[in-house]
Amino acid sequence: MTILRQIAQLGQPVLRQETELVGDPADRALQALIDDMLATMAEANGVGIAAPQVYEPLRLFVVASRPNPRYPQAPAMEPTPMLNPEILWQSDEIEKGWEGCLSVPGIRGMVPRSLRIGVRYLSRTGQVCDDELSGFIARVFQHEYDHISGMVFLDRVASSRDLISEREYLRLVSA
Ligand code: K1U
Ligand code: ZN
Repeated sequence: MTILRQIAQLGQPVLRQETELVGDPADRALQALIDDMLATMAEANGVGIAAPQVYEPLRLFVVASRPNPRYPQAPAMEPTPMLNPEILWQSDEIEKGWEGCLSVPGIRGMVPRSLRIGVRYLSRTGQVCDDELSGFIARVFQHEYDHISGMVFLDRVASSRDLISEREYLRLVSA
């Protein structure tokens, strides 16, 4: 049975905790957690979610992407669970872009991120996947990777002037 999990909000210690590697992908409890994260992300309209956001301090997250009113240029990517993800390399080329966070509702921030990254992770069936990501998907991956490293996007904005309300953000993108 899939359960919609509570999403930890900024201030909850689990968002700042160290995370552990996940074990056997075939483990039923792990597969159930992945299903819960997929359902919780969809219900919250997210393009990603990390295990610490559902109170599980594990090295596991989901990346998803689709064009939507907040990110009209976003490419399509099926929701992809990533177990024990690694960043193998990152481009020196940095791009600033708007981010939001299910754990920090109502705020958007301009966050500098590497434009391209090389990543490795295990799929939910235990396959080793090596990939090169760019643009918005690379951004979401780095955002989620921060979550499993005890960081949130607010830690990365260059100035508090790079923060705006969600309402102002929606005005900006629909203008
Ligand atoms: O990890 C999270 O908190 C999820 C977060 C991921 C993210 C968003 C934007 C840039 C980088 C990473 C979200 O999904 S916040 C919700 C959001 O941005 C959104 C909501 C509806 C449609 C499209 C995007
Ligand atoms: Zn987040």
